[in-house]
Amino acid sequence: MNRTIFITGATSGFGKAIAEKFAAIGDHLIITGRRKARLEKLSNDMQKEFGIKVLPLNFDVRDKDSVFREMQNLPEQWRSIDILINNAGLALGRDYFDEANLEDWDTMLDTNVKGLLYVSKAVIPFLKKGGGGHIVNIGSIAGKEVYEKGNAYCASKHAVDAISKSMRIDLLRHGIKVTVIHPGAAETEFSLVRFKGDETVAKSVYTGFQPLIANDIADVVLYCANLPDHVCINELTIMPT
Ligand code: NDP
Ligand code: 8X3
Repeated sequence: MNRTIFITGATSGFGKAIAEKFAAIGDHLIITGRRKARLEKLSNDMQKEFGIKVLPLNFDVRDKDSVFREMQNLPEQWRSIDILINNAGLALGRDYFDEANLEDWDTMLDTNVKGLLYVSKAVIPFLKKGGGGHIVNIGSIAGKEVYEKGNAYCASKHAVDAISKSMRIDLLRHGIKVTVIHPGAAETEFSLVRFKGDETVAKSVYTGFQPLIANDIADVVLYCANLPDHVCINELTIMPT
């Protein structure tokens, strides 16, 4: 469709699946993540397969200076952006509140909340340049409910829900739509990260039911992004049955 889509956390899971969906319909992509080799491979693969343009940007969303520097240094042909997808995020640990690790709490809040704020603030001028645009934030069922040992992760995703609502109000005057998608359990690298590389525990999260897969969420994001300008899906919660 010849739009420019900016996707954070495109090196795996939802972000990668979302990138491939937009690429398949001819949109151009700015993809981000910390794992440079993966980012470059995805970028090359999509350019070859779909004949689109891709700009890989390798930075940590927690690093405020990097976020703003990358955006200030955007090449001229990438300085108008149509859609921002704030997807980068993680859970770390699953512990009782009183036993949880403070560094895990800091990392989750710095990534899921402050990282999303920094990226949004840095990208919004480029959405305005395109005369409107759309922000899609990836929240979580953990942003609508809380569960045992979910403490700071749930808090971070409740913050994403609140930020989405406040963005929608404040950005309306610029014609920028805001959608928040709240997925339930999906089998990506999410649990491997949460349980710090313990594959057995990560796998056990998805036993006894059929989890969502990244493509399920990517399909929904694409649907929301392809609606006419006057239609905004504010919020969707998507659960595995
Ligand atoms: P993955 O672990 O597969 O992907 C997470 C992505 O976020 C990676 O591309 C990772 O890239 C990126 N990321 C993490 N931290 C940073 C950082 N500090 N700076 C830049 N990029 C970062 O998990 P999912 O695809 O499942 O998760 C995507 C989003 O969906 C997250 O916000 C998660 O909270 C949310 N979510 C996930 C659910 C699930 O069950 N899987 C359900 C509901 C919501 P890299 O490591 O290369 O930096
Ligand atoms: C990820 C879904 O249920 O593990 O956000 O919190 S859950």
